Amino acid sequence: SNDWRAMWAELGIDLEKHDQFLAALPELYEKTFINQFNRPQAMQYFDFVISEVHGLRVKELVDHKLKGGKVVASFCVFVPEELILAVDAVSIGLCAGAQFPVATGEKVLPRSICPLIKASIGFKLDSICPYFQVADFVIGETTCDGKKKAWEILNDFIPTYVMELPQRKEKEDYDLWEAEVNRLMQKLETETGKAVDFESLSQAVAKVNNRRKVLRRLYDLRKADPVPISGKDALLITQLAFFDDPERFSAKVSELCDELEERVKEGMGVVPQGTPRILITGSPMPIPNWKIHDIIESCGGVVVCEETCTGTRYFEQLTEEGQTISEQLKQIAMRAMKINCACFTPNNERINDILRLVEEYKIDGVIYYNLQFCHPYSIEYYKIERALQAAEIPVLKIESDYSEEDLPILQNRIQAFLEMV
Ligand code: BJ8
Repeated sequence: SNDWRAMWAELGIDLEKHDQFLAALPELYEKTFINQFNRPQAMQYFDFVISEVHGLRVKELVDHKLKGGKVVASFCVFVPEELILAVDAVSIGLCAGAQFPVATGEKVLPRSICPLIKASIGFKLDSICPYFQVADFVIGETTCDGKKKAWEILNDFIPTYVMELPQRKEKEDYDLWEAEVNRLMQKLETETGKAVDFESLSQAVAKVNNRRKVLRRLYDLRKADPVPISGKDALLITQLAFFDDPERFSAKVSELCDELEERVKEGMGVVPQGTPRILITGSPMPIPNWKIHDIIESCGGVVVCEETCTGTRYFEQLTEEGQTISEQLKQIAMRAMKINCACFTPNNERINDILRLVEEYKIDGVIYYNLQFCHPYSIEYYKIERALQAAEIPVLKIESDYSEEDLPILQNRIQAFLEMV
């Protein structure tokens, strides 16, 4: 709308490019989401959030800044949102899942790195992401090589603070991460002029934990057969968790869960009982990357769980409550260290997670999703494949980017897999 154009211009958005970027999205969204069979009523809220994702939500952030608040963006679920909220800042998760800015990303980055990184940097360079424009600074991390080196470049365009993420799970590594959490707290206090106290931190922990709990509830409901919500809709919800106001979001997901609970009681689903139930595991799928879910669900399967950072790795672990501020900070650090990202070595806990999820969600087949050139997940496949084979669970590895070029091949492979499971 015209109101937003003025706001976008003020944020330094390249309006012409932004128009080009947004032009394709309504059609993609419509075709991917709107005509799904027996879609829950409560998905309307999330349709609305999507329709206003560059409008109303951005306006809220602009207003927050007018009142003296800060907006902080990050790219990894390790970054402790609790601390950002404790200084009354807004936290936005900025990983990018769109093909549009990839070409621009490739102007400053090698082509042979993962599309998530190229798109993230490309969004900033193209000046088409209002969240990047509204952010006061961003928090990067030393996870994979691609990300940690890309922050050096991003810092030329927006202040980029980097957290040092350990690579192992030993005592020294926990200590390092705890120190990094403390260092971030000081950084946030300096940036906002607000001191973190026990009260503000406890409230922030409760808020973020609550969102984790409603997402757990949503995922628990996906364990039912027939499943009451499509994988696409569930993925959309986790993707939006990174953008929406946490309290409002939690309330809306709870409403949806109430509806889904009724469905489960009545044995009502979005697909017939016996539809092949798929677990996706691997690289994250930031918005608007709905590609693999869309193919699976158009080929007669249904995604019932994602072991990814846009899935269980985002919300399964809660932050334990501490009795003092330093204990609370320790617990915040501890929680993150239970996220079994492939950037760790060794990372055997992820194998256990996958085998557990296969049981819990009554999985018929696993699709190992690997973003092109994402080495940590690609290499870790070796161990996961063996573990799944030993448990006699069919697994298919898919390596893909954000483009549509490989759609026909993927459709064929996924179709064949679904017929086999
Ligand atoms: S905790 S998965 S959000 S680092 S950028 S590793 S896709 S090559 S994102 Fe991640 Fe944190 Fe780990 Fe989760 Fe691969 Fe691309 Fe690297 Fe990526």
